Amino acid sequence: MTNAEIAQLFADIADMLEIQGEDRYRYLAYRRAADELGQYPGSVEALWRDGRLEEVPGVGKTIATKIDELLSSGTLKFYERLRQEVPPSLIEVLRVPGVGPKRANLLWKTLGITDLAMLEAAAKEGRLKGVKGLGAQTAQNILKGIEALHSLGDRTLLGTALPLAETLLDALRQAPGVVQAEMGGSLRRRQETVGDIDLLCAAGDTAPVVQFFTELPQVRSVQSAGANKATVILHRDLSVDLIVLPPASWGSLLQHFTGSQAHNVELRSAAVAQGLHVSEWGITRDGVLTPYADEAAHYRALGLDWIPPELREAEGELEAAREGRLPHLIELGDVRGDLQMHTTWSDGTRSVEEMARAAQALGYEWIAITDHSRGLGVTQGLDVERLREQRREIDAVNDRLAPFRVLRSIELEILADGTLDLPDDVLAQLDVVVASVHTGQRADRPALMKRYLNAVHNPHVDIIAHPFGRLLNRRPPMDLDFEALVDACAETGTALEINGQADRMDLNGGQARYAMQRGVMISLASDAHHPDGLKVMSLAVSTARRAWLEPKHVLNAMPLDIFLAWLQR
Ligand code: DGT
Ligand code: CA
Ligand code: CA
Ligand code: ZN
Repeated sequence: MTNAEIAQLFADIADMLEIQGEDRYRYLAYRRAADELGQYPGSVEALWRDGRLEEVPGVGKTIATKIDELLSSGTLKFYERLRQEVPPSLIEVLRVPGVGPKRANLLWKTLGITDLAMLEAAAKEGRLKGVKGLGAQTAQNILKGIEALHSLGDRTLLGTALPLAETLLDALRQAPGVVQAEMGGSLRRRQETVGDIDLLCAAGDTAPVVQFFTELPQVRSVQSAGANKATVILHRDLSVDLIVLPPASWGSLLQHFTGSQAHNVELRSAAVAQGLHVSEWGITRDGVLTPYADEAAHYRALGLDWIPPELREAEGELEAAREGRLPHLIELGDVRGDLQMHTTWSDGTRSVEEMARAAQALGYEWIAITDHSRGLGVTQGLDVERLREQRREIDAVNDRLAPFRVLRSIELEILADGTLDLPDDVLAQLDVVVASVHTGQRADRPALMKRYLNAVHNPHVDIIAHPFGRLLNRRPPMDLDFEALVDACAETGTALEINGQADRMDLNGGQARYAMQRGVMISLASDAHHPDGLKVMSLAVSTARRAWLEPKHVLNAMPLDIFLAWLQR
């Protein structure tokens, strides 16, 4: 079983226990284990074989025993019994805003509702009125919530698809005759969600590669397989396209199947104007095909500089490539610090020192510790007193790790009434203040903007975190007047964040580019809650690249002294 499959099973257990009204500490333990298993970088199955399951954070004896039963027998009795007691399809009902576990339980017990379609039908037919605590307004909100869910779609997160694709590529590179193997499509362009995984290979003899691919253990079923391409479905319910061409066409193949479709349409029509025809095999001039083994050579033949895949969205990159003025995009190696992470002082699972040492090991020079402020009730956020205690700990860590620097910061709650969660004199003592909205996200635009603008105009607020508050496939973005927010940030010198959490990616590329063009600095954040979580900085960097950002646009690329000077702006 893959890590994701194991994680999903424990997440389902947590949901079913919660629906049953189990104790909070119990279902939270399963949910935490599910999160950690899902994010564990190595193979959980391999860990299990080595008897080292308890090395995964959140996995204690109880859960390790359950994983052992699951992996050795293929099923888990506890899970199967829960599925008898709580219909598993009820879990999807929990995704509807306003339907928590208690309400889901009530809907099931009183109306026999066990899935989303039944809930939608009951709401439309006015049958929810009979249920305790459900007024006409609630029924209306539930219907709106179901609409919103339908429109969210269910594309796969980049952070989920990337490691899967890497594993497949590692396997393909061992296949007979393979000389090149890379990802293509939206995955190579690092779009925040992908419809499928596209894999590209170069090999002299293509058919054996296709056969090798369709027989990989990750493959659940083969949709189609030919001499040089195949489409398969993985156990993890994700479709994968493979295309194999001879090495001479490798560059042309990469270019063609990286897309985007809009980029290719623009590229091809420009080529036609020059009397050229472009395909995955190469470029045809006067009836003669020239294959390109190298992607840069393929672009050069069209009079263009090589275009980084993240820019291939028909947003002006072809013109820039023609005129030799493509940006020098930021890279992971330019990142010197991380501007959002949590510790045991709020909802993180590791100490300040452990997070600092992990960041140091990644080659960073500085980090900001941004535990939640008190207003976010669920995470035992910091009040004035605990902030003072935390300061002593951070000072001590700085003494030990110098010249590495831990900046004192906070993820400051912008409260529903528009005020900030801590007074100005407390904020003034912090090195950097990151403000964000976690509650009342469904307020209307004027109310939300009033809250944001108040925060942006506070002289102590340096960065607005995950501005839209969206959760991919789960929660729509807040209804913001983004242009007004960007204007206010430009005016006050406030930065906007690209949050690298796989289900956030907030801002997205287009939004961050807009902000950059108006002179707003961008902050990159892993928003890590444990050392492994720091790695999603690579996703934030991908998004920054999609936003055309260069190091000069990004706070994290600043050496410590320059960043400290920026904070005094
Ligand atoms: P996705 O899968 O929805 O996230 O987006 P893409 O861009 O990966 O689209 P996909 O998988 O349909 O195709 C991969 C790339 O192949 C696409 O970006 C452009 C290129 N391509 C070449 N020929 C075709 C074609 O005939 N149809 C489509 N849709 N794409 C093509
Ligand atoms: Ca694709
Ligand atoms: Ca595809
Ligand atoms: Zn947050």
